[in-house]
Amino acid sequence: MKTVYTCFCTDVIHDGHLNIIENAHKRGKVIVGCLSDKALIRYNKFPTISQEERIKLYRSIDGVEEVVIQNDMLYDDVITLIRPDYIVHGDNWVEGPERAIRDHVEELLKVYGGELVDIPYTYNEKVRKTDMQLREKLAMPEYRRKRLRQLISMTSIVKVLETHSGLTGLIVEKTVVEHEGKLDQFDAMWISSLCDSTAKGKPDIELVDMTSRFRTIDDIVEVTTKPIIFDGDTGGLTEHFVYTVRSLERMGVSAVIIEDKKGLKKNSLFGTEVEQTQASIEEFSAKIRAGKKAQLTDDFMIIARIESLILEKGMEDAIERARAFVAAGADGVMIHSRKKEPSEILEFCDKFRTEDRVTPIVVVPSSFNTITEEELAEHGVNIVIYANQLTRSAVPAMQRTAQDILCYHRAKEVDERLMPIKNIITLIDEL
Ligand code: SPV
Ligand code: MG
Repeated sequence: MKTVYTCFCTDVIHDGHLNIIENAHKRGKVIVGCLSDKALIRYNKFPTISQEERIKLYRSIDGVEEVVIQNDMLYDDVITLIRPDYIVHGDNWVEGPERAIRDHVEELLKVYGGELVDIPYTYNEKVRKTDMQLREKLAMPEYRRKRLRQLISMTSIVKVLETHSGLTGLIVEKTVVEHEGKLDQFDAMWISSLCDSTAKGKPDIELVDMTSRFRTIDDIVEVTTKPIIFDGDTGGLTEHFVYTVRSLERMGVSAVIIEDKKGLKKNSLFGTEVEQTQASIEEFSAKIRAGKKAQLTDDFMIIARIESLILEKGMEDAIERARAFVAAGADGVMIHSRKKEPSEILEFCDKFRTEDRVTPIVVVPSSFNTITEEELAEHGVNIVIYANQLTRSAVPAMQRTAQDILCYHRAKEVDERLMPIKNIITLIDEL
């Protein structure tokens, strides 16, 4: 009896999967791989059901003999273990970023004479509807809100990119790359106060009011499914912050990060070049406590951002604040620095981790940008936020286009470096 292997990463079985199983069954004993949560979140959409539920679901399909966990997106683990005679897969992986995985599987099979079978992908109205329903489910506030906590427990470091509009939301949502044979994507979105304000042509001084910031969130949640971390600046008055917490929860935002400053807040990257005042530990702890008391779900996170290193108040002050803010109920701490070198950030993380092994640490490596995600994770960082890179890449490109049209008195010269409108439109979903 031949062995046939196929890997599933779906939460719903539709005609396409049944077609694959039927085809596989004709060739021999069918083993289905359940792609582990950890691999799945890099490869595909976030699962709407647990790994255990997916295993049960695949076991219930007629013709499936066995279900195993596949931990490695590249199939090395299962191919070594099972040495299947055939691997069957929908032919959708013949093109696009998944192609690299297909090529790798083909190489692995060649070693012992296994065969790869591409089965024509089934895309009918029912399949389309199932895809859409899953997407909608992921976008619902109650699903989206809890996903940041799930990601923290699933992956060594949660990767977050800035977004400030529906379009930038779509870029974070849909960008998948194949690099060194593996697929990767961002886990979540950061609604930066700097970039949200900049997109409106305003300074980052809490001038753009919450109603307007909520409008940005609304634009983004309408077209995406990934979880959101909201930059709440100082959180404003405590009496206002409690309402902000409720509104964010209701919109499906997963976390708000508030910074321990008061008075007129300026962007942290100005550091001590401008006047900025840090709130006292007592004041800021009271704000955190009020926020935690106001929130209605267990999912939502209030993360305390510590500005001691930015304002040159020293490491001891930063650690003391982190300790106090966690005691006040903060669900995480963000430590910020504008040094080129990551040493003070790493020193903070190492020190904090000697006394607190569990509270999530968030960092924003805009200035100390040489450090890799892996190195940050080794020092106990749980969330890395790329806070402004989309805005900073778009602005010079737009300025150059504006200048060149003025210089040449026509648009021909700029056209070859522009994306065709058709390609932009492919980002936008139609119902
Ligand atoms: C933001 O993106 O608005 C931030 C991060 O608060 S930083 O600009 O580095 O202060
Ligand atoms: Mg900000």
